[in-house]
Amino acid sequence: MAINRKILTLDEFTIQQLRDFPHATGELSRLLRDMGLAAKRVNVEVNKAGLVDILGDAGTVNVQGEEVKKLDVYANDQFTGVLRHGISCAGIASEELDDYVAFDDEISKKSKYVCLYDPLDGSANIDVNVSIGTIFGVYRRVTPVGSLVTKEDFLQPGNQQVAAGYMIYGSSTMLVYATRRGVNGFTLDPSIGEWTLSHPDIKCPEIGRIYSVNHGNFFEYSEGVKKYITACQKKDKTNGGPYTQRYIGSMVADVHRNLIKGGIFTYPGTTSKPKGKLRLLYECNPFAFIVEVAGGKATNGKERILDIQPTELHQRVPFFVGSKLMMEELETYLKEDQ
Ligand code: P6P
Repeated sequence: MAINRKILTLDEFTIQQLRDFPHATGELSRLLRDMGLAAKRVNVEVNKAGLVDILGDAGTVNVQGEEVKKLDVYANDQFTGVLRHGISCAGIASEELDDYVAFDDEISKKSKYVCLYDPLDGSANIDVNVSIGTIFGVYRRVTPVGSLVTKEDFLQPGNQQVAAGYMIYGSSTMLVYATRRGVNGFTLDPSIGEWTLSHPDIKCPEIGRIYSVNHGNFFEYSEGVKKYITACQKKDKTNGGPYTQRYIGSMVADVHRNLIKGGIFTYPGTTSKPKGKLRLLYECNPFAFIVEVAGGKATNGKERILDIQPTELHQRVPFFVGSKLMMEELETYLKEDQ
């Protein structure tokens, strides 16, 4: 029977990557496969979230007599559990947890990676059936292998990421991850329960016609941001437009669409929230890494996201990310705010 070697599973793909680096230990590949396993479990629960009334609301006991958890708590438990019981991660930080978690068993302490994630971003959209996702970044630890990780291992600038990715639980379920070698997308094939390579070597188009912003905050944005948004609205065939505004309030879905089609996603600071809403460590840094590897750009309006030295696990930053030429046009307007 001819085996279709073109439809690579995530396992086959990461093992093939290893063949190119004979000295690699395979630890990062195992970590990525662990994340893929946890995401498959999360996907099952997200897909039946609409049935929660039947299964019981969070905090109740369902028909099977099991405690029903909020989906983001469930997702956090899946990712944290699979990494804690794996052999490739020394500790994690999560949007769901106030502080980082140092895995204290001897095998985990010998791991050289830490992982930071938002286990289920946009979960407020579940009950209206909008796509949601998981966002993660992977770093080499800076403390000695064999010891417990410390906060220092998590407060690294995004330019130190060795890998970053996201899962999108939508019309199809995808896992997209980047290393410095490139960005690759896998679609979950439910018939075999495997992530299968569907979007090899993703590149972010240099220019697009989609801009994503919450217009509801317009009058709280800076003058530069307001002028850029107005310029987007004035685009027509004579100046690279017309542009279309697409914003569904789920970062993973919005950024994924713009990564594939070209476009710019923004979550600017406002007068009431100057730092904006999105978290640097496990939302902005992973997407900044992925989009830059794919050829795009990501800033906080003043500096490259990946160069920001974090000071707190849950700190927020204004976020602008997308097609290179669109980001460069935005920057000409934001100079006015400097
Ligand atoms: P707003 C979801 O809650 C989220 O964190 C991101 O996924 C999304 O891009 C953003 O908030 C939407 O926020 O204030 O525009 O509703």
